[in-house]
Amino acid sequence: MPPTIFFAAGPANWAEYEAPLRAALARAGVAADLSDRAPDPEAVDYIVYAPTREFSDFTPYRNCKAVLSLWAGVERIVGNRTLTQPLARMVNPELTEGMVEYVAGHVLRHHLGMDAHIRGQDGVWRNEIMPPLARERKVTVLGLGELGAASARALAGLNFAVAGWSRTPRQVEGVECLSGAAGLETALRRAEILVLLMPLTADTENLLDAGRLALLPRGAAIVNPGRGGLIDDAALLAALDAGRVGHATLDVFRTEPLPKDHPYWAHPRVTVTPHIAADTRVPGACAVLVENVRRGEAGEPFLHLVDRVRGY
Ligand code: NDP
Ligand code: OXD
Repeated sequence: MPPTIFFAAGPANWAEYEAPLRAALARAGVAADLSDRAPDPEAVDYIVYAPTREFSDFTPYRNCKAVLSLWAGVERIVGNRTLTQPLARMVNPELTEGMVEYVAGHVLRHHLGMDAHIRGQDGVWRNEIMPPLARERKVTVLGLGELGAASARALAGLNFAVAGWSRTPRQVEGVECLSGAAGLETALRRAEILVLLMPLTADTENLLDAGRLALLPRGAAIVNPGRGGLIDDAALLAALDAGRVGHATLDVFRTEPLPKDHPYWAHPRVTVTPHIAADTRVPGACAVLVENVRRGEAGEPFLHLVDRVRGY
């Protein structure tokens, strides 16, 4: 019997994914019954999941071999006690490429001081302020996983003086790699531009609180495409108001969509982007989903498994 894949990621995703996923299964020679309905939960072998739909009770899916997330960040499912099956998150080259481009673009914006020219066209020829070269600009990336390491590498490739910080020691070519509590302090003290690419876990929630924000050089820029909960919002707003933080480019928020009356929208030192740093593109995502189903059927280890204890 071919395995049953229950696409539980909601109608909008189903409309986008149904045809490409069927085509990807066929191309890979993986026979499967794919549906966005599961009349018999016990017959389900794989669940495709996204937090875009309320789906929280995995108990009836007793024979499910794996839950395959369309999202890279799994904070909304990783702690679900009804989920006993392996959980795989989304990792694919297109997601990484998108994130690298977002990070490089926003870091360059702050590095080059582009806003002064974009916003300040008033007929006055001001050529006295030149940005330093990238090699004179210290950038820190918090998180050196799939996306953080690729972004740090790309920034180093542009000649920035890049440091990165992770939970366990890492090596990334061209990047000063730090870890542990002392490493975080060093990483923050040097960060003229700080990029956050960490998962939201019990250990990382509010990582950037008032005390740690105070370690940043005066006027530092923050770029956060990681998760909103990594930053203490009240502390960030206070640091922005006082000019201690020069600018925050924020892609992710505790509540999404960001409520209309949230102070970030109108703050002159904040740029809001609507969780678009790195979208999961359908073709790359289908390839990963299909490969994991193939592996499951062949009894091979799944790709990109989440460590449920670590939380990412
Ligand atoms: P990974 O799991 O590959 O990497 C996570 C990194 O964070 C690792 O280097 C890890 O350390 C580090 N880390 C985790 N916990 C801690 C801690 N307590 N202290 C220090 N370092 C820690 O994740 P990805 O790079 O794939 O993705 C990162 C995040 O980006 C996702 O979780 C998601 O929230 C966000 N994201 C945002 C998108 C957007 O469009 N805005 C799109 C996709 C993802 P170690 O190396 O030691 O394990
Ligand atoms: C995310 C994603 O985790 O879009 O933010 O994959």
